[in-house]
Order: sequence, then structure tokens, then C-alpha cells
Amino acid sequence: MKVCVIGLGYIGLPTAAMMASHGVEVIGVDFNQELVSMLNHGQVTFKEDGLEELYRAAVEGGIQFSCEYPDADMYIVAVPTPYDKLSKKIDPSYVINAVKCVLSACRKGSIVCVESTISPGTIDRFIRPFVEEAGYEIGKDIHLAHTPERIVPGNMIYELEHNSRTVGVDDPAIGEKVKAVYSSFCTGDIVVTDIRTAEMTKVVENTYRDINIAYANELARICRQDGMDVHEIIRIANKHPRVNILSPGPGVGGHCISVDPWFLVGDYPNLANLIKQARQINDGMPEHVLSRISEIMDEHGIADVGRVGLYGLTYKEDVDDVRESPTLQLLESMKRHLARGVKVYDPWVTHDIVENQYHELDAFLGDVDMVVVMVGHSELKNSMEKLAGKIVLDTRYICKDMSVHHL
Ligand code: SAJ
Repeated sequence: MKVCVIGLGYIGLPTAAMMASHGVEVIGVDFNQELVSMLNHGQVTFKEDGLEELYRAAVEGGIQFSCEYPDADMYIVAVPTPYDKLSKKIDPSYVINAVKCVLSACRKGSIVCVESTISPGTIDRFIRPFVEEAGYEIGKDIHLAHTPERIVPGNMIYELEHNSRTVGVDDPAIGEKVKAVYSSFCTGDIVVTDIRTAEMTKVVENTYRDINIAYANELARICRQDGMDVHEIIRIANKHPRVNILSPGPGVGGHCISVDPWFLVGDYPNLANLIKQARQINDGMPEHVLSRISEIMDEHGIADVGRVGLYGLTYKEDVDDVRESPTLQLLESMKRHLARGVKVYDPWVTHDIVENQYHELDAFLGDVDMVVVMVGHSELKNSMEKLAGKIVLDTRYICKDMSVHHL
């Protein structure tokens, strides 16, 4: 099988590299010429444990990178699926464009697998109609599949190999073919089902996690009101064999969990009540952090003079991705509420993306009185002593056995 992976970002690149390093003939395609050129010159484009090694193995396995769509037996579409901030509905334009480009290059009978997360019904509503209008008979000239990715940034390479997967298809025989390709590297269970079930399952998984985090965040706010320790309460509650509450935090970021539940709210506005409420609770957390900062500054009598620093810009620990990051949302709120120049530092973000951004932990700490831990990067966990003497708001509960403030 010759496989073409479209979209060489956080999902497409590791997937393409994994297949190529397991004996599959792979061409990775992206419309970003700079990115393709970097990959062709031996450079990976983002940081992820094990990605460099995997990339080298893929190069040895003959992987190619290009801006041109080749003819292939199977195409894997791994492009972003944003949502429209007003209607909350999915914006499938990147997926549609990718499939259009596939049509101009593909062989008869090739399989197009959409890996990008899409709302239930996207393939029926947006992909099937134009494929048919373009004169292709689905199921004969071309086959459609949905093979949603499930890997978690920070542990992608392990999860690519070990997580179970879902393959949604019209025809089970095509499902077996797709399964065979993924089986080249995936040791997890691969379940073949229909396309809409696969679409819905993926969105349901991320929504479940969002609701669980919203519950933890709501508990944090309830506990704050009456001086209860939410972390201790969750720790003890989780000893119950059927309870598994996640951790409160400064908000839910990333391009997945903070986006996908909106697809259900957008498509089922009268039914997705709990889902919408959970999204709103999580989206409200940066504002809660802001009010905690003000309270704590008042408590320490530094309301007008204190220099505040935010530790962490990425959406979670030990990744370099800042999409939908709670820190960026907090900075937006701060612009509205606090006039003073807040300082920011993140060891994973090496280029300047916000004002007053530092690139050295010591220089950052030297310039602030209060540190708000927005992300629990390992760097900080391994150098906690550096926080001595600072007023600390720890939104991630990483400062164990230290006198700090919490959410
Ligand atoms: N977070 C909390 N408390 C927690 C756990 C997470 O506040 O207890 C926050 C994180 O800090 C982050 C956000 O939630 O801001 C999301 O992080 P995450 O690690 O929960 O998830 P993602 O977005 O990195 O990856 C998710 C995963 N989905 C599930 O675990 C159900 C991953 O498996 C998916 O492949 C990925 O979304 C995706 O691409 O859809």
C-alpha cells in the first residue's frame, strides 16, 4: 500500500513517521512549503518525546515530504477542524479542501480516511455530496472512512502504538483493509464500525473529559468558598472504586477538548445542556484565576505595587502547543482588568508571542513578586526551591509541602 498523509502537524507527522518506520510506503503532504522544506532538511517541526528518533527511522524507511498530492492507495487527512465561534458548529473547510485535492490525484478505488476530529454527520453532510458531484461513485471509485486519532500530546508515540482505534466505514471489507494498514504499527484493539458512530465516539470521548474537568473546577470553586481542600477531597473520593475525578486547573486548552464539545452544542443546541455548561465552567476558569490573583495581592498588601508573573504559556505541561491556552485567555482578561505589565515565562515557548515574555527562569523570577503557576512543566517541578520567598498561586497543585495559594 502507498499511503499519503495530508497535514503534517501534531497528528499527521507522527502518524506518517510511524507508518514509514513500519515498512509502509508513505508520502507526507502539507501546503506549508516552509514546513515541508524543514522536514526535507532533517528537522522535525515541533517538540514531542521520541519524535526525533521516530522521524529518523521514517527517513530510513523512505518517507517523502511534498506539497504536491501524489497518487496513492490510501489517503489520511489530518488537518485542523476549527469551530465557528458564533454558531459553535464545525468549520470543515480544511477537510473539504484536502479531500478535493485528493480527488485530483487519486487512483480508482483509493481509500480516503479522515483522521481529523469531525462532528457527527460531517462526512454525510459535507464530504459525500461534493465527491458525488465531482462524478465519483462512493464505494466503487473511491471509499470514505473516518479513523479518528486518539493520541495525547506529551505521550503521542507510545499512544500511537498502544491505544485502541476506531475505523468507521460504509463497507466492512474496506474496514479490514484500513485496519491492516493501521495494524502495521498499532498493537491496540482496532474496532470497525460505521462512519457516524466513529465520528460521534471521538467527540464523546473528548466531551467526557471536558465534563469531568468541569466538575473538578466547579468543586474547586465550591471548596474555596468554605475553606475546604479540594485536592484532598478529590484524592480521597478517588479511592472509591467507581469514582475518578480529574484535577481542577486554570482552564481547559488545546485544540481538542476545548473545541470538540462545542460541535455537539452547535448541532444539538436544545439537547446539549450539560455539555454547554461544562464548556462555560472551563472557559470561566481564567477569569477565576484573575480574581484569585487580585484577592491574594490584597491579602499580602501588594495590590498596587506587586509585580505578577505567569509561569507557563502552553495549554498543558511539557508540550510546546499554545492553542487555546488558558494563559493566553488570562492575558486577554488582564488587559481588560489590570493595567500593569504582567510578565510571562515558558521554557517550551522559545519565540516571543506575548509582551514581557522572558526566556530565562531565573531572570523571570528575579523580576516578579508573585508567581502564578499556570502550567506544571517538569522544569519547575524539578526546581521548586527557586520559588522560595515568592508569593505563589499554584493553579496546578504541583507545589507540594509548600505554603502557596490555590485556586
Ligand atoms: N486538564 C485539566 N485537568 C485535568 C486534565 C487536563 O485541567 O485533570 C486540562 C489540561 O491542562 C489541558 C486540557 O485540560 O489544558 C486538555 O488536556 P488533556 O491532556 O486532557 O487532553 P489533550 O487535549 O492534550 O488530548 C485530548 C485527549 N483526549 C482524551 O483524553 C479523551 C487525547 O487522547 C486526544 O487524542 C486529543 O484530546 C485529541 O486530539 O482529540
